[in-house]
Amino acid sequence: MYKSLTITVIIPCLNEEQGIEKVLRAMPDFVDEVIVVDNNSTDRTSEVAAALGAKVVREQVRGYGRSYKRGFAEATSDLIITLDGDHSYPVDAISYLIEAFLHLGVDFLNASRFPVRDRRGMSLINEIGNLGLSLAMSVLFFRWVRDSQSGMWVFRRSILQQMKLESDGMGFSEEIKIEALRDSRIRFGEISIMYTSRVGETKLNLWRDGVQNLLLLFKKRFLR
Ligand SMILES: Nc1nc2c(ncn2[C@@H]2O[C@H](COP(=O)(O)OP(=O)(O)OP(=O)(O)O)[C@@H](O)[C@H]2O)c(=O)[nH]1
Ligand SMILES: [Mg+2]
Repeated sequence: MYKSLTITVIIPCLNEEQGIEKVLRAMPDFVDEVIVVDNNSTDRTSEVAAALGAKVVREQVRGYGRSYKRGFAEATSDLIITLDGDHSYPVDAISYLIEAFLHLGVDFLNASRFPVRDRRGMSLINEIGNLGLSLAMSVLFFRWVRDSQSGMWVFRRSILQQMKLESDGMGFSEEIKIEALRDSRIRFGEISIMYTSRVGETKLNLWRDGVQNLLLLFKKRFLR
């Protein structure tokens, strides 16, 4: 509980046995519930997460978005906070993000990884691709968003009822922001965080996911 709000942290994981240990060991005490959504990892992700007190949910169908939707269905708290299991997003910034969320009076807060402070965290090519996708999203949805691909968000669980979340893949990250942006009842904010290099192997396929995410932006804009 943080300032009378209950807190659930959700972490999608695919073979993150090293990262998830570091993330869970750094988790602040005020977090009420940690849900790790494991997608048939072949390493010890589930065992490590369970041993460190997380509730492990096993999702059979592969996908980043798919795993989040499963995690959301299991969450019970007032606020949901998300991050990767690779120890690239700052676990120690959770209280800073909740404070910003409350201070700004928003319902959905996006944690932007820009400006890049640690080049090992994000390559130049990823940064350029991200800028292209973020500009496209900002133009298509009439709202400046610096990091359309960030995987760290703080939001009221209640706003999920108003969202139509369809993406099962990496596009989920931009889809949830679009759903927040275009609903006038949902106040959207963004704040900068420190982002560092991950442990373990990336699951991102730069070109495939980049193109799919660009197409998803147009689909969300023009087909609904
Ligand atoms: N459950 C589940 N988790 C996934 C899946 N794909 C990726 N993840 C997790 O989602 C998070 C984001 O994936 P990453 O590989 O870190 O992608 P990224 O952050 O864009 O790329 P990096 O900068 O290399 O970290 C990580 O915690 C992954 O383990 C999946 O299919 N299922
Ligand atoms: Mg990552």
